[in-house]
Amino acid sequence: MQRKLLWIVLLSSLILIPGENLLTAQQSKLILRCADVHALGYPTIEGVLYMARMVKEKTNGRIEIVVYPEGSLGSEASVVEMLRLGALDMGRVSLSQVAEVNPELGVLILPYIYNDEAHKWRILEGSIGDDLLKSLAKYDLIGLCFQEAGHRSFYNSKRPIYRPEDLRGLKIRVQPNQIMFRLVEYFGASPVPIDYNEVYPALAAGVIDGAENNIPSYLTSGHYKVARYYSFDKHTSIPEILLISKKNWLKLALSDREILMKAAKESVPYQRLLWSEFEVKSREELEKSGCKFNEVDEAAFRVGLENFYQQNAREFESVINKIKKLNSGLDKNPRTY
Ligand code: BDP
Repeated sequence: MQRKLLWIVLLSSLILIPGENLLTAQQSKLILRCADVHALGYPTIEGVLYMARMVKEKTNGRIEIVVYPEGSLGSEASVVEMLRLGALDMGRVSLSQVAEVNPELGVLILPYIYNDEAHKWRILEGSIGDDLLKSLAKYDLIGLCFQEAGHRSFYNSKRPIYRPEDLRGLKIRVQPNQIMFRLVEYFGASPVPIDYNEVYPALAAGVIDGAENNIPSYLTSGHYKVARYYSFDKHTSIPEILLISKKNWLKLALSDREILMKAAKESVPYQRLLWSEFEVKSREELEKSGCKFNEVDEAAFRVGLENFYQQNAREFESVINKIKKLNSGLDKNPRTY
């Protein structure tokens, strides 16, 4: 059934009614299909729907963005591939998935790279973030904007984690991303790369002992039902990213591209607001359901991390320096929050 839906969507990607040359088709109706692994109501999707409302208004209903939720168009890896081929118009995915295609993005998923949320957004919305979004064009992708996704921490079915050594012997699902694989291995667990939508059955069957993610995903994926211990080590803070297929983007009129880009950027503060509310509500709900949360000895997670950086982040050295300078206020145009 899912496969059938996938083919219908792919065959109808970037639908123009009636079928005219896109560049001259200012009057034609255009439907852009956007994939997401989350369910309707999740902040990533609500952010895209906010953008969709703005685009619809600015184009008098001519351009519509339709979201396909819950991974109905496939894994994030296949969504990125379809975008590159022009078989799908838009996708909201985790940045770690795109870093597999363009390793330059890997810098944004390094452990404890951001000092706090404001620092993170200075990076994402400043020249570093802009350059990284633009660098995606080499890979047939257009980066529209980043979205908030909080911190990722470990959770599992066996015990609370206080220090990295507590992870020893645990099989922990990681996103299919090299840095994440090496990081979880570095902390002492056995990393198991699995696509997001397949994590729940693997946890339930005991094939893996745990995973790592933010609080909202821990709740909405249902993982909390089978992995009851959530430990706030906050090892990474991987942003989400909203992409559009470059092949399809180039078919759009310049004025439409501007409308889409502007609406994407303007949806970000809204998405961030929704995120912070959703995070609080998710935690309350999880606590009510009896999940066991614990704070960790964060210093123990940070000890020796320079070795991890030495081994895995040498190629990011100049960007990391920029990130550090930005934080110390030496950037010429620091953003104020
Ligand atoms: C969630 C992201 C989603 C990823 C998922 C994962 O929103 O895009 O697919 O993590 O762990 O937080 O794969």
